[in-house]
Amino acid sequence: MRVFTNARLATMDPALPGLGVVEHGMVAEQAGRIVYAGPVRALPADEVVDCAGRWITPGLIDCHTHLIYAGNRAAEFEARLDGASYEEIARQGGGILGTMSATRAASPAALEAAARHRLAPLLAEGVTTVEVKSGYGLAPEAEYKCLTVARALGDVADISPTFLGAHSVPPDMPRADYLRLVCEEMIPHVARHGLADAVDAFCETIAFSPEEIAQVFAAAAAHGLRVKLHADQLSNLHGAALAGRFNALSADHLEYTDEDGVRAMAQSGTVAVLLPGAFFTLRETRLPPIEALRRHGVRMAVSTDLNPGTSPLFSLLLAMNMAATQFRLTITECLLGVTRHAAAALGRADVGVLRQGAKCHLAIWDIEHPAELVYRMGFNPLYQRIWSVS
Ligand code: DI6
Ligand code: FE
Repeated sequence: MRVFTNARLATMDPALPGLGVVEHGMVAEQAGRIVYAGPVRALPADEVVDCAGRWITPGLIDCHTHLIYAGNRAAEFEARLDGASYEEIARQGGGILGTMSATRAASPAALEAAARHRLAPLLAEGVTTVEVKSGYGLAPEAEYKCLTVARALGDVADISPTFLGAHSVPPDMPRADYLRLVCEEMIPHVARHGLADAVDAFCETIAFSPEEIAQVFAAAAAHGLRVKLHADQLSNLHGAALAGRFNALSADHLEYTDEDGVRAMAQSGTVAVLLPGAFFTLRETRLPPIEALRRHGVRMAVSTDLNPGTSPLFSLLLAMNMAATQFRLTITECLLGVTRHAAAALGRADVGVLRQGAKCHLAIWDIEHPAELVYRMGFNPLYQRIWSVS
């Protein structure tokens, strides 16, 4: 048994209020699992780590990333500075489709090397669990290749891969044919081979309609896969309501979601994943319905949406700062949003909380107060990251 003692804990335990703070605390680990988290007490430890009053949180969780891609979209960023809109660029074959061509052409080894390079700054901030979407292959073999690369990153972090075949219609196929391919070939294959833990889709005028996504979700359910949705990011197609109807783990973005959508999410326990990096990059002005989400008791998570187009953001700490400053989330909401609520967005109960039985993924911080994890920009107070393979 290894103990981390003389620490202040933000356990995120739902049985405790707020961050679940324990002032004079310790965490005990055995075989990669937490066997005790709470007030300091005498335990038969083989190894004692004195945390000297530092704070321990659960290892952070980035619950929405598009980490696997090839190519470079800096020129598109420049075009947008010159006034082009994201939708215009997408309609002209740039955007997601530009990344698709580069991703299809890339070898698994090249994709993996690039993904590891992007993952490094997250890990350096104490991130221990990362959701990783496919969605830039947009063809069976290319999508499977990306999901396999995602799983390969499991030697440095706890990876939850998500199949996002319904990200965009590839230009080389009629949309009905591609949709059929996603539902009848790709989802069954992904499920059969355990390539992903969930299925995601992009509900938008430039991507898929709610009716099309209902087919994707029905196929996912038929193969035992939970669903998530990019919902109401650029317009209100009632994606949040659709997500609620299909019992989705999460509905993400939500800038244009209305009260009915929020109500549907509350009923199904669907987590709201807020992505302030995309909001910032697109210079969006419409805020997600934070007040309504609070009123209806919808859990909120915060994530980077790390992707080459709308959110080239490689810092979950900065995502929290943006969620606080732009969306007015409280410190507690931000921190639950990258721990317990982010875990819920992945359908996981074994991470995001310091309690007996959870995986012993820890972030130990050189801070005086948890608010310091949110208020600075570009400063990383991580002291040590404990990541337990198991
Ligand atoms: N919404 C997003 O913000 C990303 N994907 C999506 O469905 C953007 C993807 C990209 O532009 O490459
Ligand atoms: Fe996304």
